[in-house]
Amino acid sequence: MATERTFSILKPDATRRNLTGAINAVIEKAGLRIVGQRRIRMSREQAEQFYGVHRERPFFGELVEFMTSGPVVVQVLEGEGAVARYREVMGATNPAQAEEGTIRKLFARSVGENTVHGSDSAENAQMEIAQFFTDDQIVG
Ligand code: 3AN
Repeated sequence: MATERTFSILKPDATRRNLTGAINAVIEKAGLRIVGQRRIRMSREQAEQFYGVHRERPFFGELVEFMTSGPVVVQVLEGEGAVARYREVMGATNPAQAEEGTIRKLFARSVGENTVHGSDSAENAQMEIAQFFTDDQIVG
């Protein structure tokens, strides 16, 4: 499998509970390298654009509210098969169904406030990275 990049967000429930370091430790232990990282406050426009595919879902308003409720840490992760690897490390969307040792099993409290985001395909990873990072902010 080739080296690739994926996009990650440590969500407001993570920053609020001071979990940035603990989550980064899980990411790095899994063999993923954090090659870009910024702490930002997401604007409503950014959150609506980012979650545009979920616009018609009943939880869309709640999701945008949550993602703009506090700081987030946006990241670019690099490694062998990084997209699939990070999905494994995050665990299932619903933390109640997440495997032992995954970030969501360890830290997430609910399906809405589920601590981390990770891209679901290489194509989406590229678009998501481009929404939040310029090339010079990523150092591989
Ligand atoms: P994932 O983040 O695992 O890729 P998606 O893409 O199905 O999951 O959902 C995107 C985000 O929408 C989730 N991370 C979660 O914050 C929110 N979400 C998904 N399903 C629900 C739900 N049933 N209720 C509230 N929020 C949800």
